[in-house]
Amino acid sequence: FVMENGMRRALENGDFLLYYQPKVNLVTGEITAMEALVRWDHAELGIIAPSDFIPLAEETGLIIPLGEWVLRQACAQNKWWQDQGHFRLRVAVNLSGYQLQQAEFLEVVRRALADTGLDPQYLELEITETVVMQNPDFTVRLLDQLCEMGIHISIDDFGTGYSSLSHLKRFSVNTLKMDKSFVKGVAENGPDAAIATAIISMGRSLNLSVIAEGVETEGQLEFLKKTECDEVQGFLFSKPIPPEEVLRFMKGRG
Ligand code: G
Ligand code: G
Ligand code: NA
Ligand code: MN
Repeated sequence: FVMENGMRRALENGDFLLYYQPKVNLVTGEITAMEALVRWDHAELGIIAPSDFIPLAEETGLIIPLGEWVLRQACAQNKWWQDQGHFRLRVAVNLSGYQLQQAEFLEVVRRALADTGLDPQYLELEITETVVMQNPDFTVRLLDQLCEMGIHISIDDFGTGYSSLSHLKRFSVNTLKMDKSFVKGVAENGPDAAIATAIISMGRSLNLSVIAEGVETEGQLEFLKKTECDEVQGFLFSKPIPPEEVLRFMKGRG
C-alpha cells in the first residue's frame, strides 16, 4: 500500500527514468535499436529495477499510466536524437499484457506517435510470447493493426511460452527475441545450442528476424554468428545505460 502510493507520487513527480540497451546487427555490426528499460529513481532507495515494481504496477492498474509514460518518453527521446542528427534507429518499448487489453490501446500508441512526431517505422513494441499466446485470436487482430501502422513488432522472451508454428504464422510480427535462458548455454553444445538452432531456423523459415538477448561472452557470439542469428543484445555490447551515455556510446562506435 505504501509502495502503491509511492509509485503514484513518483509518476506525478517525474521520478521514473528510462535506460537504453542497444541491439546489434550481427552481419554489419550496426546498432538497429535501443530498448527502453524503465527505472524508478527513488529518493531514499536509489535506482529501483523494474522487476521490483512492475508486478505491483500491474496489480494496482498503475501500469496503464506508467506504460503510457514510458511509450511517450521513449518516442520523444528517439525523435530528439533524430532531430539533433545523432542517429536514426528504432526505439523498442516493452508492453505489459494489461496495456494490450485496454480498449483505447491503439489510440494511445497513435497519440504518442502523433504528439512526438516520431515516424512509426522507428518504434518497436516488445510483447512477451506468453502474453501473445494468451488470447491468440485477439492478438492476431491487434498485431495486424499495429503492423498496418508501420510499427515493428517483436515477440519477447521467445521460447519460454507455448508457440506453435500454426499460431505463429498468423501473427504480424517482424522479430523473435530468443530468451536469454537459452542463450546462456549455447557455447556448450548441449540442449541450449539445440534449442537456439531450432529457433533461428524456425525464424528463417517463417521469414522473421531473430535476435538473441543476454549475450555476455565471445563464445556465445561465435555460436550465434555461425548459426546465422540476425541480431544480438547483451552485456557483451552494453548494459542498459542512461540517455546521456547513449550519445557517448554511439559516438564511441564512430
Ligand atoms: O531492465 P531490466 O533488465 O532489469 O528489466 C527487467 C524486466 O522488466 C524485463 O523483463 C523487462 O522486459 C521489464 N521492463 C523493463 N521496462 C519495462 C517497461 O517499460 N514496461 C514493462 N511492462 N516492462 C518493462
Ligand atoms: O524481459 P526482458 O527481455 O525485457 O529483460 C531484459 C532484462 O535482461 C533486463 O533486466 C536487462 O538488464 C537484462 N539483460 C540485458 N542484457 C543482459 C545480459 O547480457 N545478461 C543478463 N544476465 N541480463 C541481461
Ligand atoms: Na524486452
Ligand atoms: Mn526478453
